[in-house]
Parts: sequence; structure tokens; C-alpha cells
Amino acid sequence: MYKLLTHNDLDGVGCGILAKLAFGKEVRVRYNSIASLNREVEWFLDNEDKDTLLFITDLSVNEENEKRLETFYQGGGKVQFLDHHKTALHLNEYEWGSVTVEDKDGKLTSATSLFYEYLLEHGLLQASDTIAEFVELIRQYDTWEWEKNDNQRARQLNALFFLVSIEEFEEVMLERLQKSEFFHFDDFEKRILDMEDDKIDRYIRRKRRQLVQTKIGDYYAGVVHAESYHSELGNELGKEYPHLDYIVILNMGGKRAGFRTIHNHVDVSEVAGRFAGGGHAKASGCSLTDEAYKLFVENTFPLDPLTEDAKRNRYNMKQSSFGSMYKNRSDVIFLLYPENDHWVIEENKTKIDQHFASFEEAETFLKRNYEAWLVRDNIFVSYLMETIGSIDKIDMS
Ligand SMILES: [Mn+2]
Repeated sequence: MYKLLTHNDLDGVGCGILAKLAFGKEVRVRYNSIASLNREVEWFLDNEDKDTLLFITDLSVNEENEKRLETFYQGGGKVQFLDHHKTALHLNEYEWGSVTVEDKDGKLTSATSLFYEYLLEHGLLQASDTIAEFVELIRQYDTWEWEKNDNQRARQLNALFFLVSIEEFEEVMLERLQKSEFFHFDDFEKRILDMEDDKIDRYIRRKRRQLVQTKIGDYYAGVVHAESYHSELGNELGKEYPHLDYIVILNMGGKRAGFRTIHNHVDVSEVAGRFAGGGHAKASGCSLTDEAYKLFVENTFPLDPLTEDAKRNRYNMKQSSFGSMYKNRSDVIFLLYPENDHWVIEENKTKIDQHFASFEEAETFLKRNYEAWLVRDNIFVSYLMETIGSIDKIDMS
């Protein structure tokens, strides 16, 4: 017999599906949250079932279970731990532990990709193109590589996972992986995925107008309240406001904060670590401790949201050599333009002291310090008319 304890996200359930493909009725699979895994491991160890091979994938065990698993293994119990989180690397010291963050070609791994390799190596599963593609989609989703590769199928597989129950997802995927020659979505799935995409777009548009900016330590953060679509939201808000180091997504019902960044200079697992949370460099989370509540909820509640840059301009464009015009909430006008080999900022027609190596650097400075936005063409054009008007007057005198 086999038993698999795994995570209840797409990567964890991917392992469950592979286990059922490999072992059929011989395996029992339990999907766990981070918190419930240790209880399940304890329960298994209390029963001392030495005939069952226990797999643990995509989640890590606490110190006590680590010791108990070792004792169980030394006493003839069968355990295989497979994970890809660097926070679990210390478990590699055990014979039953196998933690791989990157494969031999330097590609990031996921629990599903590691478990697939394991099953193939031990002759427990027959390789197939369909399964390999399914595994790769999950790997790309779980490691965020889909973003870089713009792999929409990976994103959609995860969206589908959240639209149906785990049981339904398992059932549909098991059948598809056994019977199809390639991995695909059926017509019904395509339709609901399209509807879901539209819904996410509308949701994100609304949330873009609710984001407030705050400085925490050395970093500038954007804070928004949202119950759903955290990955999509973190990603889109990060791209819309690249001057922010990271995005904080507050889920008040769940009393949690999620952290997302699109930048390489920030590791949000460290940010979450400050509040006893954790996760990956690009995505992490923590519970709303008193300190986190004060910083992210209480202090930011009175703030006004950022205003988005004008999107449909033809004249007031970013990076223009004629200058790009910004404004802030106190109606201060900023003009950003190149001069010699750098970029300068005029604040109400007076040049500020600093200059900048690139347009992006100047804009980041402007947005971090003044929360200014690119104004619409009509404001830009009337400003130019006014300026030209006053030059004419000077000429005539
Ligand atoms: Mn994973």
C-alpha cells in the first residue's frame, strides 16, 4: 500500500493525480494545508504501519515529526519525502529526504515534476507526452516561469483548478491523462475559462483604483484589500505601478496579508518573515499580527489611492524628448525631460536639484516621493498653450 500526504494547491494535487495514475486503488491520498500536514503525519506515525510507503510532497514537516520520521525509518518504516522549497533543504541529510530546488539543467523544480521523475526512475509509471505536458504546465505555474514565458495554458490550468472541486479536477484529469494523446482543455472548459478571464479583468481594473502607497522600512509598498485572485492581482498591480517594491494584498476575512513582487531586488519571503510568515522570493504571506495590522491596515486606511497614469494619450507620452507631464493631489505640476545625457524634473517650473540616469529612474523618484501621475492630453495641451502664451509676451516686450 501507498499513502501520499501532499499540499492542497495545484502542485500538491498534481502529485495526487500522478500517484493515482501510478498506484490506482493501492494509494490513499490526503490533501493538506500547511497547518494540517503535521497532524496527518502524526496520525500516520501513531499507527506505525510498516507495510505502507508514505510519500510526503510539496509540504514540510516540523522538527518533532522530522525526528519521529527518522526513528520510524530506522525501525524499518518506509518514507519518501520529496519537496522543492529551499526552506526544507535541511531534510536532505536523511536517507528518506529528497529536496531539489533546481534540476541538473538549472531549471526550477516543482513537487509534481520531482514526483514524476521519481515514479519514472522507479519504474512505477509509464512516461507519456500527455502526462509530461501536464507536469510541465504545473511546474511552470508553481515556479512562476509561466509569467516569463507568457504560458497562458499554465495559468488557465490553475484557474480551472480553482473553478471546480479537487475531486472533480482529479477525476477529469485522470481520465484525460490516461486517454488523450496530448493535453488539452475541452470546449466547456474553454468557455468557463474565458468567462473567468473577463471577470478577473474587471476585478483587477477596480482594484487598480484602490491601491494606496506606503513606505515601510526602505521599501515602498502598494496596499490593496482583496479576497480573490491574489496572483493575478499582485502581478498586474506590480506591472501597473513598477515604482513600488512590492504589493501587499490584505484578506481581512482570513486575517492574512499576501506579498507579491515583480522585481528581483526584493525578496518578499524576507518581508513576510518580519511578521512570522514565509514563502517564496516573489510570493509570500503572513498572518495579520498586531504589528502587521498596524502597518498595513490601520496606518493605510486614511490614505487616498494612487491615480493611474493616463492611458490613451497621443501627446503627453512617457519618455518623450519634449517632456512628460505629471501632476499630484496638491495640483503641483511636474515636467520630466532629458537634458544633456540625463533626465531632469521640473516642479512647478523650477528644476529640482537631482538628476537621473534614465527616464525610469526619474519617474520612480517622482512617484515614490510625490505620488504623481501622467496627466491626460487635454491638461498637457492647455499647459503648453499657456507657456507659449507667456513666451510671446516676453518676446514682445
Ligand atoms: Mn509547490
